[in-house]
Amino acid sequence: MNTTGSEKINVAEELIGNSPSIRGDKTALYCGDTTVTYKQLAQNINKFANVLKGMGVKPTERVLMVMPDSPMFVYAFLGSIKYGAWPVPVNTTLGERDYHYLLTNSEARLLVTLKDGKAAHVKTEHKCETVLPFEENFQEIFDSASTEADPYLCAPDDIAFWLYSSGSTGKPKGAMHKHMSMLYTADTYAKDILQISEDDLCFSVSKLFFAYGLGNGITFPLRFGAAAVLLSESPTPDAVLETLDKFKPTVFFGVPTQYNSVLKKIDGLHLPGLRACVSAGEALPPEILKRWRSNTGLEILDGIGSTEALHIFISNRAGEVKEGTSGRLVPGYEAKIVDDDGKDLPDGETGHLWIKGGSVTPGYWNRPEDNAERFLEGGWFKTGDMYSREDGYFTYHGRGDDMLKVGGIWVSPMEIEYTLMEHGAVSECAVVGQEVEGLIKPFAYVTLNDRPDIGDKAQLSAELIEFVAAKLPKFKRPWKIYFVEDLPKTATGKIQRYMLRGKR
Ligand code: 3UK
Repeated sequence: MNTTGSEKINVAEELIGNSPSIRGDKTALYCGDTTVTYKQLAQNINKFANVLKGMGVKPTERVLMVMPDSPMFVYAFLGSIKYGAWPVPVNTTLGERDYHYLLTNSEARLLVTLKDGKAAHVKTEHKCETVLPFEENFQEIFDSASTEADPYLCAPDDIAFWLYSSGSTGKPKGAMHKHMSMLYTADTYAKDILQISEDDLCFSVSKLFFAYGLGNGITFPLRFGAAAVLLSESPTPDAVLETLDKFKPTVFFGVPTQYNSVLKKIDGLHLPGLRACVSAGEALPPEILKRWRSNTGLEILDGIGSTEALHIFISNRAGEVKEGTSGRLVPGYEAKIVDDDGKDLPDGETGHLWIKGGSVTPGYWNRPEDNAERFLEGGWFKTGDMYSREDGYFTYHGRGDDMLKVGGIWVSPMEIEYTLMEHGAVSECAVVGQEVEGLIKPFAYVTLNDRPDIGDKAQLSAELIEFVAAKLPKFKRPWKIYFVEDLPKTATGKIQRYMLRGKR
């Protein structure tokens, strides 16, 4: 590969090529009872590209994907890229309002989704066609499409796809990613830290619509001629254990809550063939690492990545794990820890983490203010995280803002607060993250309206939790409600969530 100079590339082509003979009959994907060889994968990617062409989609138009992990996800994602359209995979567990926002914000030309999914019913003000890959109509068109397609060649720094990242106001931002960025994450983290090779079978519990899952389940295995096992269903501990048992992956990727829920199900676990376990998304509590080690004999490599950086840029390495840290810099990335004025801090002091590297997004779609705020001259990106460094090891100290990470997924406190406030009894509230068994869960502090019908507080608390659970994805419900007289506020009336964090 040449990613310098005027050489034109297409990352779908780089990853799997037009010449299936390279890996031919080697299996690329396993999913349930289906296996897909490299040759079939290359052909199906071309078919998807030709479907887009047949529909009159133009390069750089957005293809919003609300799709379960499946071979078709890979065809749609890489087929769109091969054709030059910009796939935008998004979370499959959102509500209609979220999909409306994402379709509108991305000005998507096409929506690829399931017939029964929430996104399929969303009406947009702009022209957006819907494609339902598992329906008969589509299957006919797909089956008859040509298995040959020319890649849309472009500069390595041209955009290939987007991924949405949540902002502190709760409005997701479309981080645009370059063709060469996928290769960059593979050739840094996956090669140097994980040494992925064609003998590997990768299993990511984190779904493909996350930057983390996308690297684990598509970029890394395909870049090195390895294979991936895809789990279409929701990753319950039973489904994860079954997948581990059936496919015997060699590399396992999850977020801390997923390790924790698997650990709750097992008492000793023999995982033949498994050689590496990775955790990212939120800090890995040392307790989970210890329990995993004593149950499986394996280490977990904790590393920090982000949607903006595309994958992991600071990571622990096999044999050199330092518990309670995110590890050391991944070669290919730079980091600095600075004070509020952007001045470098010495080792041991906690400050803002800024990073730099070839896979960092050139910016968010249509967000000039956020771009000016977070992307600095010289290529530095403000992660929003607080870190300290000692002997090259980085220790996480939480977010600089109020966002919560629950089960590896961003949760905006405001979203939960606004929902709680829709309940007649609630006057004001603030949601903060607090630890439950070493993992962050949302806790709500609520002031009540002065209403005569408010009876038993314990009952009201259960009612409020249920109220949120019915309106938002279940994991966003508060774990506990505290009824308080007042909420701490700044002079300008902003709720000071950080003052509530340790308060019970
Ligand atoms: C936090 C961590 C402590 C941190 C991601 C691997 O999580 C990913 O991307 P997101 O955009 O969130 C990024 C933010 O999550 N975080 C992630 N990993 C860790 N905090 N320890 C960790 N190990 O606040 C970061 O800024 O959802 C993870 C690969 C790709 C990813 N996108």
